[in-house]
Amino acid sequence: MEKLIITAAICGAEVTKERNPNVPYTVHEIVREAKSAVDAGAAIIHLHVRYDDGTPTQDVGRFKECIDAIRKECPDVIIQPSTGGAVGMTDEERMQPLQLKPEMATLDCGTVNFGGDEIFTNTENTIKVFSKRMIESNIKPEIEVFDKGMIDTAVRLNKEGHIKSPMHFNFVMGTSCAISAEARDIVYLAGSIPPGSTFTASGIGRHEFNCAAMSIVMGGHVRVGFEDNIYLSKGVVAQSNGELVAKVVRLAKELGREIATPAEARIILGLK
Ligand code: KMH
Ligand code: ZN
Repeated sequence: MEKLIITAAICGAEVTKERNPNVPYTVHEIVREAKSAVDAGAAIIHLHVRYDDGTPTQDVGRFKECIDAIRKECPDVIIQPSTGGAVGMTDEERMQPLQLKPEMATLDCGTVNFGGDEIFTNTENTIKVFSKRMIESNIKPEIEVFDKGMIDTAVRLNKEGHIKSPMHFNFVMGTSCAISAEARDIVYLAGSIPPGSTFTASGIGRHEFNCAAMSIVMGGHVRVGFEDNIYLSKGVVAQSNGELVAKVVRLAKELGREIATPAEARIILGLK
């Protein structure tokens, strides 16, 4: 089996310090959390940024400031800005970090409810426009999948030439309004992606480490981090993203899967 790529989603747009005081907002805190994750074994930082008061932003200047600061401490890590941003942002607002030509960025492949009245909107045209910009700038998309139909959408758009091969998927599992995080779900999702594709599993909340373990044994990759889950174990708030990554490293070692360095992750994902 190929080595395991661990992604750390260190911050997100929604989780707050009220829930876990270690959630990073400032540039300094974002660097601290990125470094803790990389030191523990993460090859990719999935990056949202915030203003100092915690407000999520897609401002290109703030992204540049954070990316430059992370690079100083973690020169090799793959940085994957979010183009999802936060619910309610416009497409142009969300696409701003693509101006920095990162190696990777997220491509959300469908609209999904986020609970209550919140809708995370990704129309077909949105997906096509985001993907076109990524192709033009040689940015590898991570295709964000909240339900199985989003894989089918990405596969069709790939056949129509809107998304390039090989595709890399992230299965977001266990949100309140989309696919659950049972073993049958990950088997279904992983069995639905085209040959030659790669996938990462992101279990939300209490599903984080179950999904990690399933993906490790299935040959997939793993995402953890405060964006998805703030607990190290039931009732124990994680002190850092690094603690969450370190737990995945322990699971992988027990299950016989080696951890990919950023350089190895680049080869697995075809970034170079
Ligand atoms: N915060 C969500 C609205 C992504 O990063 O592309 C979108 C999200 C997905 O987190
Ligand atoms: Zn995200």
